Amino acid sequence: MNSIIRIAVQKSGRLSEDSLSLIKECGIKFYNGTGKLKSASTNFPIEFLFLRDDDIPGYVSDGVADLGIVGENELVEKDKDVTVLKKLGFSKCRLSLAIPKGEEYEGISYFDGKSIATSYPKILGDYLKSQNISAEIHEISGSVEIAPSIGLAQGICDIVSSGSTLMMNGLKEVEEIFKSEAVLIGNKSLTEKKLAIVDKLLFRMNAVQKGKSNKYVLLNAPNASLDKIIALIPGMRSPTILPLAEEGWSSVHSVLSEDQFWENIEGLRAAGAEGILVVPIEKMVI
Ligand code: PRT
Ligand code: ZN
Repeated sequence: MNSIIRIAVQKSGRLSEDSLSLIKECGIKFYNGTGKLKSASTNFPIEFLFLRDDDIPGYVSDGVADLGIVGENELVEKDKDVTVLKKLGFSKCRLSLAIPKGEEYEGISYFDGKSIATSYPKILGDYLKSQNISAEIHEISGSVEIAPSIGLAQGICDIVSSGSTLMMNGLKEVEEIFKSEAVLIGNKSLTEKKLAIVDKLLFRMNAVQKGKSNKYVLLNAPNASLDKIIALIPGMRSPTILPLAEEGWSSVHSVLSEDQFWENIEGLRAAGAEGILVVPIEKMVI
């Protein structure tokens, strides 16, 4: 029988949409009708399990799923023995300590002898230990931000993204203790056959990620400044130069990261480049 790999993705929540779009951008087709817990691809040897994110690290370490997509916060908190295969660059957030806005804060010793509510007792416990702080940790599973106002704890440790939830609850962020983004995790004892499929998937994910972080740039340049322009946008091997119908001008095509583009735009214009077009790249294999 041909091998097939199983990937666990969040059923519905902040990770779901980006996880599924990444898989689709890898050219993998599947059906994920609402309420389905399992689905298989029609054109790649992969099967999907749709789960709560809290369960993903455990399913992958037990081998029920071979791969999973989960936030690093959840992965480290669950403390399961899995391999991190790739950082995925989405669902970025931080785990921070916060206290009521009106409180004076002069450093981490503020928390000595205080109580802190969190859904991340392990990450918080490890952090406090590393800082030599002894505080009481109240583990709660949701709505952590209301804990200080109802008298459950003096501070909180929760996920922050824009900071607006803290603000709305009269809290201020005082320490960032952990940075997180979505990661692709894998079981530690995959068979050779499964590893070969995982490699194919990683190859595709890398091509998608590389494509996203690079742009295809086209511009017109007077032939006299081609050397200067080529030096600014060297491209993958070297830029493509095509003559324009108008004598003395060329079209230059190159690939560069968006940052490189913005860094060099003034230089390009100063060298006489015009008609500059920046086009997204869908996949990139180098
Ligand atoms: O149902 P299931 O258990 O699968 O989902 P969940 O409710 O546990 O998790 P979900 O979908 O909310 O988040 C999944 C993952 O997304 C988290 O584990 C993080 O890795 C990541 N992530 C990114 C976030 C946020 N941003 C985020 N802003 N997770 C939660 N939040 C919450 C946070 O808890 C707080 O209540 O948003 C609020 C803060 O946001 P700001 O923008 O107001 O600061
Ligand atoms: Zn969860």
